Amino acid sequence: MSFSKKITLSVLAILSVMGISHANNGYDLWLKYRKIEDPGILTGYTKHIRAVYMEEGNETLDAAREELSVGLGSLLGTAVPYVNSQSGDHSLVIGKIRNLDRDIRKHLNGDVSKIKKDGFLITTCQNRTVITAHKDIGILYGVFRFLRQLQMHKSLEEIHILEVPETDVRVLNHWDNLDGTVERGYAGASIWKWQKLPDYIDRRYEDYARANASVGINGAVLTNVNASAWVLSPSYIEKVAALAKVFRPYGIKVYLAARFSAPIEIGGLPTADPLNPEVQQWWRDKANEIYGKIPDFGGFLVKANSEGQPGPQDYGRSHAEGANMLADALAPHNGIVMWRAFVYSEHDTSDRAKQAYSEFVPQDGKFRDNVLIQVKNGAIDFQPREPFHPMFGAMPETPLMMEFQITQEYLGFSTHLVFLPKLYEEVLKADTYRHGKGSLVAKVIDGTLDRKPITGMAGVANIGSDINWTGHPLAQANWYGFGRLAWDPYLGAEQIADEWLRLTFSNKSDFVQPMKAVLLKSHDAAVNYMTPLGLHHIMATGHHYGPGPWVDNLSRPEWNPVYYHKAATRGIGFDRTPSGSNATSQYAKEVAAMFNDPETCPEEYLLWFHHLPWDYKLQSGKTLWEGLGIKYQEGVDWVRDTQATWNKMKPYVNEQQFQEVSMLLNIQLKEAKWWRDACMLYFRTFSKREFPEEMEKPSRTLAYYRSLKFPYAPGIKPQPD
Ligand code: GCV
Repeated sequence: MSFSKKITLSVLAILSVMGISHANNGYDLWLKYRKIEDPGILTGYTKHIRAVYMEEGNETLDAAREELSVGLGSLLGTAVPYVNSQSGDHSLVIGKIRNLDRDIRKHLNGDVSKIKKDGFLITTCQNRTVITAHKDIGILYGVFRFLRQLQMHKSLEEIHILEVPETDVRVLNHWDNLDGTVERGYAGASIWKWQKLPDYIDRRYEDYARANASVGINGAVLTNVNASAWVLSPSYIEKVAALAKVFRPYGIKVYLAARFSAPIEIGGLPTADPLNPEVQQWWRDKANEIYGKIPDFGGFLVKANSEGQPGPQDYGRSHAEGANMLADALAPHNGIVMWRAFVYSEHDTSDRAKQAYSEFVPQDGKFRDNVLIQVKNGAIDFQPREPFHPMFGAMPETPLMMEFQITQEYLGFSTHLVFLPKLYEEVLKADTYRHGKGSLVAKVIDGTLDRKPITGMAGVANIGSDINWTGHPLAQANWYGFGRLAWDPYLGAEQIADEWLRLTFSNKSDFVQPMKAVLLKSHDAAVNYMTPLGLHHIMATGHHYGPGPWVDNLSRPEWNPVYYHKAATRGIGFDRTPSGSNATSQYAKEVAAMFNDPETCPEEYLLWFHHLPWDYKLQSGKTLWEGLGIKYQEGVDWVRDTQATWNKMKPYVNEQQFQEVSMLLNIQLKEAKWWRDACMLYFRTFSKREFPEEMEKPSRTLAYYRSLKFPYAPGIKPQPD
């Protein structure tokens, strides 16, 4: 550990013991370690932690030790002494299994074989609490988990927690550009200060790594999939190496987005054809160069032949040929390729929802062992709600990673409160029926359904240089929740909400219970006021801020919202059944049958799969038209109710964050009404019906909503008229 780092962490530890809290602005995320005030709980803990024995020897163990010192000092309000012996009664003993005293090892017996990969065990052993693992990183994860137990005021009596990550690659995808902007970023500029790297190391880099490690994230793709080749040039590799050095103790590998045409752009070759020997050699040399500087480099993420990005198809080659060429260059170094399946072509007139499946499924089994296909959550594009991607049930021979979007491109930017683990849970628990009932998407992701050798989950980060990292203070929950689900795709959203609220704000049940209810309903509410009953992609185009269901003038049909809702005098919705695009045929027959029949299709996907008349009867007995208006209204009402709940939360959060969330909820209410009014006014031009009585009537005209322009909306290069 560097001298300066030691000083910083020691100062933090001293401040913690003195009970001096640093940031009140959200910078501390879920790692605040608030002092425990309840004397009963405190006594329970101090009884178990009279001293700490901690293995030393490398930077990861140093990081674990420092975290523990800061955490315990702050939570208990007193420094706990470190000792050199593992035998003290009521002590905390932390070390890798092979370095534990024999009597402890004997006691661990059956558990040892279960602590696989980066996993850890926290257990009680003859009057001691033991945190152990096979690897150093397991120790760090165990320490974070132990501190979480204390942060949540959970008992240490007979503690027994054995955790093993269910996926191998738990990675954030930053869509950060080298010019410091972030594509679809709503929390400020990129946290990577490329201009100052490698010489200047921003304090945030380490805090970022620490936060990731605390939830088990173990990788970061630093740059945008709409990639610049320059990040592969020697001077940038130096910069990337400097970041990798900061992240290494925390078990975070760096990855880069690789631009497929880099051999041309920075290599001076006339082609990037993956079958060309010079191109292959260029990538091999590039990999050797990178690994020369970053021995634990993770590998490449590639967006190829998608939305104008170069790729193997430019040379008549397949995705497999492109991915395998990169995989071969990385294989000698144990690197991997994450090859994205987000493809749709301007030359393919078939339903956009079908295209990724059509391109990739025939290539199942043709990818090298170190290639993962990264499949977006949703065959269209991270919509507020999409049915699970049919590829998850259709590629048994190929490792498939989930790609979730944490940044809220289609869900209200960092202005709206939307708790995304609820959305992630819905998708992970969806049943592909690949091997009959119970073939959950989660089992595809953790590789157990078809025995995948390598597994992973990616989340498009919502992190920026805003002081609280994520713009909306409550959007931190989405970063936290992604990490928890990447570690364990079977976790429930409720547990995640419970944990995050307690860690971040308060353990008081008068806070946790109502706020948990708020978080758990927030996703449904946002879907209701944006795209209810299976509507999708009706946001204004380009920046995707606010409603734009009327947009019909863009060059590619599938870039226009009218392509997706197909509203007409006779009805609304996209027919994806056999009478329409037949996208349902890409699902297992049980799933297809359920989606094909509007009576069995879950109502939340109704207009995703069906074009239905305005008077179609919903389960509630209301017509489709009335139901739409009622859903939009429910979304708006939820925001109002949430404001009332939040007003009661003042005693539990600091003033700054209370005010920030209050102001953001005001905007959310305004924008929820905007969505409701703009969409319902527009759809009424087709339905030609009165608004349902349950719905508040719009205060403005459709012409007004259509006239709104936002050339400088964040997350995209400005597009002035
Ligand atoms: C990085 C959507 C977004 C783009 C994004 C793309 C992708 O189309 O609007 O900003 O590009 O998805 O995931 O590649």
